[in-house]
Amino acid sequence: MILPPQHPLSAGSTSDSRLVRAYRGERSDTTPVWFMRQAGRSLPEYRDLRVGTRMLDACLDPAMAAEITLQPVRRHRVDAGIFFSDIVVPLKLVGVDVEIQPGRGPVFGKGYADASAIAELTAIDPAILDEKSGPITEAVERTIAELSTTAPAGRETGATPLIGFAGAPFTLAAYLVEGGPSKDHLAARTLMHADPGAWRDLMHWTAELTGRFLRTQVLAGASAAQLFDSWAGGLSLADYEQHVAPASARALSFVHDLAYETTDASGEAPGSTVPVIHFGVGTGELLGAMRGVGADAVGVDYRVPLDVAASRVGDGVPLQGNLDPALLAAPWPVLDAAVRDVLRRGRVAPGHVFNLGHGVPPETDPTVLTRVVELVHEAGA
Ligand code: 1CP
Repeated sequence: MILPPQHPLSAGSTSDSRLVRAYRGERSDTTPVWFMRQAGRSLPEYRDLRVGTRMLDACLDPAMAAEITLQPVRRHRVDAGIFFSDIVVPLKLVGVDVEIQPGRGPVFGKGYADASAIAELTAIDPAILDEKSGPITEAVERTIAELSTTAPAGRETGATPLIGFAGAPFTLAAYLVEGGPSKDHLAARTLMHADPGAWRDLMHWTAELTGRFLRTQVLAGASAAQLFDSWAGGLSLADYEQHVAPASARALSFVHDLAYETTDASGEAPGSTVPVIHFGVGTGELLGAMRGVGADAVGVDYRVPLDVAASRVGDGVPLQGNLDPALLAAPWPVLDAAVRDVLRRGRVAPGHVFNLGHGVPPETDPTVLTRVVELVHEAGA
């Protein structure tokens, strides 16, 4: 499906941005940079705005979600906004009993750990999400209205792209089966072997739900889509390939047909598909397989240097990452050297988007993030 002409990618306002070009495997004047969890608790303006509003209520308030998405873009002049939402929002929208507890994360009314509980969950038609997604569409539209006139640092004019995101089926299932956060996702890893049929049903359903959530964000104006399989690093490669990868591929199939018109040098206008990034924590052993489910670019955590990651994902794959978030609290000369090292290693990939190896720690001094953006833009050509 070709995106509508007013979509930022079709209209050309973000298709030549540093970010989208890097995800296509091209280099620009400098390396683009954004930070996972750039919106949120490291920003005083976020903490002020959130007083008295529960997390999921904030996600479903279009004006508030747009404002929180924009805060780090205005402050740091990063090369992308990441939509302020959460991976459990589509579950909430279709009526699953879930809340986000401060300091803990998503907690469900019950765990979905056996065939009968899973049958009850999967009886919900994932397609109803599309009717419930009004607040998501409105929040994205409000966000890109401001981003369309907000240029990243070093650019006088132009738009900043918005990245949409969703949780991968395994990471969502890790919460659903346990009924909340867990350290090693043991119950989910047991279920995939103990009852492979129920597991497949759960993954198939979750893939469609989260795929539709991602599609909604792209249709509303997001210029790239990131699938977070945060907890996939707890799996062996064999389990990932057999019990997880097919569902992640299915989730991504909901955005793979979304294309925009690009004009090549010959003046012809072939369609380019919306770039998809796939990220997980501790997934050094899985990088090739994570690319293989249909990602255009792979996000790398801080454990594997980017030049090593490049050899694992194969030739020609753009990379995103991977400064250890712990270094944000180190003395500036140490951080400066670490940023430059990430940039140097990232040069082996055809495109590189600078990021952290996982989310911004809540106690991070936001002025340090702004300084990292400046350094990446100065040094990253
Ligand atoms: O009240 C609060 O401020 C709650 C903290 C919070 C925030 C700010 C949560 C609860 N989610 C979010 C927003 C969020 N979640 C974003 C938004 C924007 C940004 O990145 O700037 C994103 C991308 C997510 C995605 C998300 N939620 C992931 C994948 C990314 C990752 O960090 O690996 C995961 C695993 C979640 C679950 C979740 N939601 C919240 C928490 C604290 C957690 C993790 C819980 C756990 O450790 O299991």
